[in-house]
Amino acid sequence: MPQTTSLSPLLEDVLRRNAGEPEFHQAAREVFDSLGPVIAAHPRYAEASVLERLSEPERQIIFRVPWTDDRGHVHINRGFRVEFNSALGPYKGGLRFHPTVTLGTVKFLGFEQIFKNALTGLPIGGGKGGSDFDPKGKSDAEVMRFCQSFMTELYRHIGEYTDVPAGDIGVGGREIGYMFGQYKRITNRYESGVLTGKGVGWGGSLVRTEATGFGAVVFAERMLATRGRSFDGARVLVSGSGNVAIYAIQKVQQLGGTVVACSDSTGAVYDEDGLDLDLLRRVKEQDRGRLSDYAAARGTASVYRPGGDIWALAAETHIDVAIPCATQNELDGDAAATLVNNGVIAVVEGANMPSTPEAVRVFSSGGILFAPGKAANAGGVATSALEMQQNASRDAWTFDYAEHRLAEIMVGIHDRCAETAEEYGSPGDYVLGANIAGFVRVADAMIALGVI
Ligand code: NDP
Ligand code: 2IT
Repeated sequence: MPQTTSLSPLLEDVLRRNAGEPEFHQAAREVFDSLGPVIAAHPRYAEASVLERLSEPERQIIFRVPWTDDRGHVHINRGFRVEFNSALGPYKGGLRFHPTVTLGTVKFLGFEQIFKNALTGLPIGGGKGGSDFDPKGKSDAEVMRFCQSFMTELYRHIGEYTDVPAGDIGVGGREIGYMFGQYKRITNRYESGVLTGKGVGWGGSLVRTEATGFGAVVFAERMLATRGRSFDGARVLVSGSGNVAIYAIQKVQQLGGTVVACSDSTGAVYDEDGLDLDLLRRVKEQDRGRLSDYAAARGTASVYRPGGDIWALAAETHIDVAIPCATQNELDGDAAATLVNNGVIAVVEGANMPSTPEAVRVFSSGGILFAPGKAANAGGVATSALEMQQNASRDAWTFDYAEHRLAEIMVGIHDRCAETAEEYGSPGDYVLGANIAGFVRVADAMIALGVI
C-alpha cells in the first residue's frame, strides 16, 4: 500500500486565504484529498512548494462591464478572468455568463481547468472567466453590446500566446463571434488563435461544438468496457439541455443507447422511448427555447415535469448510465443514492463538478463507475487546443479527422487516469487517477521552470 502525506495544514491555509468561496474550497479539497500518496512518494513536490503555488492564481482580473439595453437603460455587470497557471502553455479555459457567477465560481473552474488541461497532454495552461451577466431574455443587440463592452477590457489581458478564452455556460458561438469581432477591431489583428469555439467559416474547428458531449461519451464507453458493458441497448439520463447535453445525447444515440430524459433549470422532460434529438436541437439551438416548448411540440411522447428532479427518474424506470451536463452541485447525496440503489452502473460528469462531495462518496461506496468532469469533459478544451493548432498552421481539418483526434485524446485520458489510480493503489478510482495524473504533469513543468 503506498504511503500518504496529510495535506490538511496546506488545505486549511488555502481555505483561510480564500474565505467565502465555497465552490473553490470544494474543488481544492477534492484535489488535496487525492494527492497524499504522490506527495509522499516524491519529496520534490513538497520541497518546491508546488501545491502552495498551484492553489494561488498567477493573476486575477476583475472589471466593470457597462452596457446599454434596447430601451437606453445603462446596466453594470462584473467581469472576471482568473489566469491560474501557465506552466504548460497559455492560460486556457472558457467564459461563463450566468447571474450566479462570482470570483469564487471562476476560481473553482480555473483550478479544475489546470488539471483537466494537463490531462489532455496538450500545451495549455489553466484559466477561466466570465460575468454575472444573464443572457436569458436579452435581444441579440443587447448581447452584442455586452460582449463588446466585456472585450473592451478583456482584450488587453488575452492573446494567442497569453490567454485563450472560449465558451462555457451562456457563452456559445454567438457570443464568441461578437467578442472576436471586438477584439479584431480594437487590435486591428486577425488573431484567430485568441479565442476558440469560433464559427467554422471564420477560424473555428469542426467538432468543437460537439466535442465536450462527444468526448464524455467516448470516455464513458471506454470506462464501461472495463466491466464488459457498452452503450448498446443502455438507457441513459442526461441532465441539462445545452451544448454539452445535446452532443452527449447525440453520441449515446449513435452508439445504440436510448436517452430518456434531459432537463433545464426549470424542469425535466421524460420520453419513455427516447428523446427526439432533431426537435430538441431545433427548440434549443435554433429558437433559443425552453424544454417546456420541446415537450409541447413533442405531444404525448413526452412528459414535462416542471421543476422536476431528473435523477429521481431512476427510481421509476430502469437506467444504466447517468451523465450530468448542467452545472455544479446539481447531483446531491440523495440523488446519488437513488441512482446507486436502482442499479445505475456508471455516472459520467459532462459538467464541471456536478456531483456534491457526498454524492461522490455514495458512488464510491456503491462500487459504481464514476468519471469526474476534469477527465470526462476534457474533450471540449482538447478540441479547443486542436482549433489553436489549426489556426497557427492556417489549416482546417475535416470533421472525421478532428473527431478521430478527439477520440484518441479521450481514450488516452481514460487510460492515464486508470493506470495512475492503479499505480497509487486505488484501482478504479478515476478521481484519484485524474487528480494525480494531471498534477504530476503540471507540477513537473513548474519545477522545471523555477520559482516563478
Ligand atoms: P449551456 O449554457 O449550453 O447549457 C447549460 C445547461 O445547464 C442548460 O440546460 C441550463 O438550463 C442548465 N443549467 C445551467 N445552470 C443551471 C442551474 N443553476 N441549475 C439548473 N440547470 C442549470 O452550457 P454548457 O452545456 O456549455 O455547459 C454545461 C456544463 O458543462 C457546465 O458545467 C460547463 O462548465 C461544463 N463544460 C462545458 C464545456 C463546453 O465546451 N461548453 C466544456 C467542459 C465543461 P437553463 O437554460 O434553464 O439555464
Ligand atoms: O470547462 C471547460 O473545459 C470549458 N468550458 C471549455 C474550455 C475551452 O477553452 O475550450
